[in-house]
Amino acid sequence: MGLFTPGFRRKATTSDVALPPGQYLTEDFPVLTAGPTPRIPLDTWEFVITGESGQSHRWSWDQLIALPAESPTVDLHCVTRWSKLGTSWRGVSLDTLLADVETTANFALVHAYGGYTTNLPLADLRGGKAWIAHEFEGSPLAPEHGGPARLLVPHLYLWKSAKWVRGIQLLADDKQGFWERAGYHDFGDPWREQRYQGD
Ligand SMILES: Nc1nc2c(c(=O)[nH]1)N[C@H]1C(S)=C(S)[C@@H](COP(=O)(O)O)O[C@H]1N2
Ligand SMILES: [Mo]
Repeated sequence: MGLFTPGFRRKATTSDVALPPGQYLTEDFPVLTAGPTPRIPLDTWEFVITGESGQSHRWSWDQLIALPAESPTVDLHCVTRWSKLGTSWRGVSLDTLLADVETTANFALVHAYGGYTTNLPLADLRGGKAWIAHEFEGSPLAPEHGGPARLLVPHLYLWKSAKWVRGIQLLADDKQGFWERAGYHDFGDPWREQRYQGD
């Protein structure tokens, strides 16, 4: 109405927080899994990076846990439209795991115990943007959220953060994972709202 109120200030609330388009805030932590929760004993657990020419790098649970860990605090954005802000994790950076891996591959296909897969460019696993996370909010990661360890790649929609991660296959050519074959986006940037192929 053209009315100007000098000195008026809105109080900052969570509703002022910038969210990616089409997302809403949630305080709880929904569980989204296609299929049953796999249970992986730590003495048989392993994480494997396989290069495009077949050579592999392996870490047992004890070897993974002995690596330098980081404690990222990140926002999560699920394609089903919930976002959860300021979650804290502990895990090993993919930069650490990829340090000794010689590759010219541009793509990664992530494999999980139970058969789930998801694809993303290898560059999105580097540069401090991705972790193999094994703690959530100060406790060992719960099985329903991907424990003992999951990929955490929070700048992409959460379906890229494979729970019960078991390995990463490095590929010269992009190869789609479980949801991508079903029509979800190969990249999945929440800020560009890349939900489905063609977005
Ligand atoms: N192995 C595996 N990882 C998975 C999924 C899955 O079904 N299996 N679902 C994905 C999807 S769609 C989402 S939104 C997140 C959910 O993680 P959360 O259950 O910890 O909230 O996990 C992702 N990682
Ligand atoms: Mo999801």
